[in-house]
This record gives sequence, structure tokens and C-alpha cells, in this order.
Amino acid sequence: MLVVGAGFGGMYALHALRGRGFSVRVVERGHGVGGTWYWNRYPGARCDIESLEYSYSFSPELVREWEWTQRYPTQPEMLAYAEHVADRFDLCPDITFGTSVTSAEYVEDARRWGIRTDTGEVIDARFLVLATGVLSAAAVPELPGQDRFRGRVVHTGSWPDDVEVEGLRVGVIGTGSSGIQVVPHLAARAAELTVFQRTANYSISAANEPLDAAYVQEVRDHYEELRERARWSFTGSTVPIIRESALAVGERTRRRRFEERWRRGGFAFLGAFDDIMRDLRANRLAAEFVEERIRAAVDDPETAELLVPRGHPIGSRRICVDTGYHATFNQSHVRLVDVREAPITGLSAEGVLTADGAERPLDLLVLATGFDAMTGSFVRIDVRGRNGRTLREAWAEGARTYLGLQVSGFPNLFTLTGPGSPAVLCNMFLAIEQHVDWVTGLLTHLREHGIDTVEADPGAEAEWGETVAAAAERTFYPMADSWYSGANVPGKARGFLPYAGGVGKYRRICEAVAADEYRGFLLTAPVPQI
Ligand code: NA7
Repeated sequence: MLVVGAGFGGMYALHALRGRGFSVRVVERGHGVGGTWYWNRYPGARCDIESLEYSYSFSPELVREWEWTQRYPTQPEMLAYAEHVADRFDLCPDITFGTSVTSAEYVEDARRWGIRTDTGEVIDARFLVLATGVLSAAAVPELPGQDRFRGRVVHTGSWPDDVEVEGLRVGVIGTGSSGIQVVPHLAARAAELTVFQRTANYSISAANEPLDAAYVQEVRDHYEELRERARWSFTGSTVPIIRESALAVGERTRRRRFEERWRRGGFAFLGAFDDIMRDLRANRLAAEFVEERIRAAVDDPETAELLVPRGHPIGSRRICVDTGYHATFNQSHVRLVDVREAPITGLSAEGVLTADGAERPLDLLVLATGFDAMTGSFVRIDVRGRNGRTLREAWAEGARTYLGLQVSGFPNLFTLTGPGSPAVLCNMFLAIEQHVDWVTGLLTHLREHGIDTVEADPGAEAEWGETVAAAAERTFYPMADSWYSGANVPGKARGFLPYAGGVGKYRRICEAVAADEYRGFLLTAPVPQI
């Protein structure tokens, strides 16, 4: 088996499949493990899910021995964890680092995949597991004139180790999670910081703090029970959604509840009432509370109004979790530039040009412009299935998968946490462990039953596509343009990519499919040799 990617998905795939006696090799573009946490080294990079949840559960020993230091782990802490896991389970001998898979072709007669790398290697594998990540192919805007810009341009998603910020004129394009995290850190070191904002986003204070030993012990004491609850929940989190309508309580109670959840920090805020994500009136009340916080944090009323999100319900785009983002704009060397009215048109030798004719001189331009999410990392490999059809062609009108796991016409290929799975809508570790365990179970079944190939049935795939679309329609997600639906990449087919029906429900569906002899998957026995 060939696994592409040694992020947390690929690492666990290696461990789980090898543990079942399969011969597995991993190829990884980076020079170390960690995936997202290897590449996103920008200052301030931090997970927006709590460390005790955003970590593997497959090994009780690992859970016991690894000591998280903060509620929300920093990128260096996540990377150290990845490296520890790689050592602890002796993963590195089976990983080839610094090598990109460039193409993978299904050889029909042999029923095998022929894989090529940028180092010229040709790898032959029966099964191909793409663990390439859902937020790992950078979305880089076209900036005419970039070649004449005398400053440096870096993307947050592949941050080099040698970026100088001290005393420079720095610009940031993008105010999603990455932009909102990096801005306070750049402000602390830059001489001038200009933030180019096209869309203001809702951001909740992280209320990050060092982890309290008693709290850690309590979680450890009930770890399996908590994790099991998360696995079958809607959002994949153990923080409860309070079963009460925001509209059913008085103003004082509502405020108190919002304040409690605000103090708790992060995504928990959206669970203050159970209709924030179901009823637009309740959603507005939650949004107004957050908008008040922005106005209170920012001294200049004009800047504050620009930072107040407009035109989309709170939670319909992925909410950001920040530490001191809005107050950063009170510093005299930090300014916000609205590029919705006057978009960025390109770069001059000096800096960023906007449609109103302004030129903003910069030494360093940070692109916090996000990712070709959920599909980009899969299609940037030239994957060719039956009849030479590429994955890019198969997904040209929108990504289609069966359960987010397989694509019809691409036998023995697995898209780990792919489009059509809940992945990014929950804690990725839950998604990764569930997918890897499920795929491992399927491959073991194939081995036990002497089956050669497994492939999504086109009918089951089409039906799953309808299920994914219907689940999205029941939410507020379609009311916003976002990377969830491909809206952030020019020319990308639109359609809500993750399955929004809940992680617990998704898990039940996957288990029922397996119990029903892998319903919807075409299993083929080997051709008898004459
Ligand atoms: P996001 O959330 O996709 O944010 C990208 C930001 O970049 C967003 O504010 C975009 O504005 C902005 N952008 C992109 N291109 C341009 C141009 N050409 N001009 C101006 N602004 C632009 O990516 P992140 O990396 O922050 O976060 C991705 C996920 O990673 C996050 O949700 C977490 O799950 C972790 P727009 O909104 O399109 O108007």
C-alpha cells in the first residue's frame, strides 16, 4: 500500500495498516511529519480546537504520557506531538521524506497503481491512500506584477524559517483564521502593518490558558467515555450545546449565557443555545453579542465598523478563534484597508496596488489567503483511474465521492477525510481515526475474502452526493461564500464539500454500510489464471 502524506492522517494510516500486517510505505513532501502543522509555521499559528480533544485516542499509553501545556496548542507544540508519535510508534523507517507524488495511474490489467514521484521513482502499489490533507494546497491569488515587487511574498501555509519581520513594513492579505492569528504577532515586530480585508469574519476570543493539572487529570480519568461521546455527537466536540432556545429566555438570561460562553472561549460560544445554528433570529442575537465585543475592543469607530462582519450568519463561514486580534488595530502603526470596494489589482515594485489608485509600500507581503480546500491536495497529483480519466476531470463539475472515501472509476484508491465526509466540520482527529479504522477494516475484509479490488458504485456515489447536498441545505452554510463550497478559488465548481449531517450520524452510516457487506462498493474477485 502506498500512503501519500505523513500528516496526522497518513501517520495513523501507516500505524494501523502496518499493525494489521499490510506492507505499507508513506511518501511525504515535507522533510518531517506533521502535515498542516509542519507547514503552517507562521507566528501565532495555533489550533482552534482544544489540545485534549485535538489529539489521537487510539493509544491509551500515548494519551497518558503526552503532556499538553495549553488549552489551544501552538504550532510548535503540535509539531512536537507529531514527532513524538512518529518516534513512539517507529513510523519514520517507512516514510520517504522530501518527495512529492506527482502522478498515479491505475493499470487496469494488473489492477495496480503505478505511482511516480518528483525524485524519479516509480512505485507499484495495490492500494493507494491519499492522506494529502484538506487544507494543504495553498490558494494563491493572481497578483499581476509580482515579479517586479522588490519585497518578499510568503504564504502562511508554507511559512519559511527565515522570514524577517523586525522593523519592516508588512502587509497581510486575508482575514480568515490564519490572518486573524498572524496579525497580532506581526504587529508586535513590524514597523508598520497594513491588513487588507475583503470580508470581515466573526472571531471568538480563545480565552487560552495553561492547562490546569486537575482538569487534565479529570479528562484523563474519563477519557474514553468523553471521546466516545464526541464520536457519536453532531459536532465531534465534548462541549455540550445547551438544549434551550435563545428566543425562549429573557434578555438578562441570554446575555449571561453568552457572557459565560464567551469567557469559556472558542467554538463553545455557538453552543450557548441550541438554535443559534438553526434559527436566523437566534443566530442574529449571537452575532450581535459578538459585534458588540468588536466595537468595544476597537477605539476608532470607523475601523470597528469595518471589522464588523456583514452579510452572513455567524457560523456560516468557519468561525475564527483569536487572541487579541481586534485590539491590535488600536496600535498606531497598524491599519486596516478595505479591499472589498477597491480590490487589490496587483503589485508594483514598491507594494500593493488597489483599484482606487493607491499604492501601499511594503517590504514583506504575507498571503493569508487560505487553501484550495478539500479537493486541491488530491487533484494537484495527476491521478488517472480507469480509461485514463483524471480525478480533476471527474471532479470538474464538483467533487463526487461515496462517503468521502472513494471515487467511482478509481479502484483501490482512498481519499482520506475527502469531500463528502464531515472532516473539517469536526475535530480532524476524530475524522482521521474513523476513516483510517474504517479503511483498515475494509482492507482486512478484502484480504480475508480474497477480493482484489474495491470501488465506489456510481449509483451509490450519486446518491451520497444528494445526501451531502441535502444535509448542507438544512444548515446556514449555503448562505455564505466560503472555502467550504469552493467559493474562494476562482473557477472552482461550487457545491458544499463536507457532509454536514453530523459526525455521529456519518459514523453510523459508515458502520451500517460495512455491516451490510460494504453496500455501495463494488468488490471484485481476482481474474482466475488459466
Ligand atoms: P481562509 O479562511 O480561506 O481565509 C482566506 C482569506 O484571504 C479571506 O479573508 C479571503 O477573503 C482572503 N483573500 C483571498 N484572496 C484574496 C484577494 N485576492 N484579495 C483580498 N483578500 C483575499 O483561509 P485561512 O488560511 O485563514 O483558514 C483556512 C482554515 O484553516 C480555517 O478555516 C481553519 O479551519 C484552518 P474572502 O473571505 O474570500 O473575501
